[in-house]
Amino acid sequence: MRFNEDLIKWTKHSSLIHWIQEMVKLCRPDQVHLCDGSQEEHESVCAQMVRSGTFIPLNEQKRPGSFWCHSDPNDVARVEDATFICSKRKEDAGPTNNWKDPEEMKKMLLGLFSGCMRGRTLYVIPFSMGPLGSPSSRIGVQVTDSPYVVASMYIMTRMGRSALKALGEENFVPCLHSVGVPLEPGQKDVSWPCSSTHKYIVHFPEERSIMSYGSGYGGNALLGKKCLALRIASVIGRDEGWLAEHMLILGLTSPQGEKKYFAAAFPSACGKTNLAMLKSELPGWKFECVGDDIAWMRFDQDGSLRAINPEAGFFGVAPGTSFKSNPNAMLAIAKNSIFTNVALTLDHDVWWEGMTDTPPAQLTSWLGKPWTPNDQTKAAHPNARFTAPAKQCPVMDPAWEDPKGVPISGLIFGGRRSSVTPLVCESFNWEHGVFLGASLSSEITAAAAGEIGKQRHDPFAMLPFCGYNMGDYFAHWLELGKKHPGPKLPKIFYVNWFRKGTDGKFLWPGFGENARVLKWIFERVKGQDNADVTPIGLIPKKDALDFSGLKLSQEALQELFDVKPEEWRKEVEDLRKYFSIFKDRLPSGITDQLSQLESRLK
Ligand code: O2Y
Ligand code: MN
Repeated sequence: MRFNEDLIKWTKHSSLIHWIQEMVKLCRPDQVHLCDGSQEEHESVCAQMVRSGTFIPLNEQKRPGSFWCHSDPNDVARVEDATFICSKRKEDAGPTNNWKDPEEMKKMLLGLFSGCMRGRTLYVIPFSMGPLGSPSSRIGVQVTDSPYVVASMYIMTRMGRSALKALGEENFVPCLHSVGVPLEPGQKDVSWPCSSTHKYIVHFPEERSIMSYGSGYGGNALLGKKCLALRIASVIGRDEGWLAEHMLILGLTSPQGEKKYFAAAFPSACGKTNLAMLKSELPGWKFECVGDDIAWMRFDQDGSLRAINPEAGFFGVAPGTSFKSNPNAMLAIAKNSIFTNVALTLDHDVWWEGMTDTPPAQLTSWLGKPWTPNDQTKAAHPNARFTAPAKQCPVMDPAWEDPKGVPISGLIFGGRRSSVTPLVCESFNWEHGVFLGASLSSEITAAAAGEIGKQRHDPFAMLPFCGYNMGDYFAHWLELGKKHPGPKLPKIFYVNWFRKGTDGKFLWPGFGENARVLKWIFERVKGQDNADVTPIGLIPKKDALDFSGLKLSQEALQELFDVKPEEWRKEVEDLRKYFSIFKDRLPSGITDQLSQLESRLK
């Protein structure tokens, strides 16, 4: 095939050339396309998807350069049951991951991948996670038969020849992906090919490679995101002494012009994107966004924890996003964006539940069917997504692409808890903070398969994303704190925007008002003495949280910070049971913290 001539012109990386040639032999595509990452290439891939019926172009006057598409109804979210960590030893994947022997898994997958791209084009996408050329960045190369993936990776990563150049002759993460639907000669393609029988999202942490089969959607298919930047990167981070975390990164500037950066972990679809680009309701306090989903963090020589956002775009949940809830996201998606599983308006714009108070009178639903407000079903899928370039967000931090990263002063964990945990609390120290992260649990949302609304433990919001034994991951966090003591070690906080009152209603207004909580956190990292000690951690002293201009009853305030010992004793019992799954891999730092909490509650 002709691509061989181009390939050797593009790179001298012999093992990369060899791997690509092997993948072509295995998958047997009709054509091979080496992605150069140019704007022209992006336009041509999108135009081809318009011709094939996958993409509908949106109204150029309303949303230029943008496209609507809808997936197969059986391919709408990450599939955790089909996600595997194939370490050599089962105990290295740990009790929270699905595991299979890597040799057995490869044998099975090679059978599936054999000839899987017949009738299709194999695209080679070299991509950089992190700013091009940053010492903290990592290069992956994704081979895929999905043009949707190519168009999405153009937005979400720095991809193409520039990534190959940055790679030089260094190691890359091989990422093999197929939708798993070969086409027989003359067979007509569907608009969203995916396998109805086999879906596998597989990670080989020792050899640092990824194979994904059968799904074309989001985290299953855009392999730079959850697969590389979290599951594989968490393993690399453990081995090299840094952290790959499911965290947003934001910069906060006080009215006095002092700036601090924070990283925050929340389980999927808990409003991370909203917090990352918060429009502050507090006069004079300015929020800027570095990233909305993933943070790679390492300590520098001065003991500062520095964070980069490995991504170049946002793959955000559309439903609930509006000019009220997140005006900056709405501006970011005004052009050059892809909308998946939202509804289409008659004049070819997009709509989803929560975008406006009343829906348009007529829509095409995410299922591609005519829809009116009388319909009992939702017009957009709850996990419908926008894919938009980060640089289009009006509040990107000036340092968001700084190769050194930004210095983190505070780390925040948060879950969706209708009871028990207060609006905000601070840990007593690093070890207690790691315990708070390990204790994180939250109600399940639509981003992951599972029973919506049920509570599940989600340590560090990394349950679906940690590429190794979670007990060892806790130990890694504890160790980093020990290795880097001192005044620059970030303080650790826990927040809960979702506590409900006895009437079943949310006690806290959330959204822009969360700025008030961030203000207290900012003051704490500056060393302000405005906290009270409770058995579970430090909470704001009476009147220390800025409630000016906010209508909140005294009872609601009381309930937001209520620490009920009997509820917490139950929490301890539940945590002890949960942590027991890690057996001998649970570090003593976590059990010590649990015992200390128990005694403080007596
Ligand atoms: O369903 C998917 O594939 C998307 S999952 C996702 C996308 C962007 C950011 N975070 C998540 C997540 O599940 O945490
Ligand atoms: Mn996420």
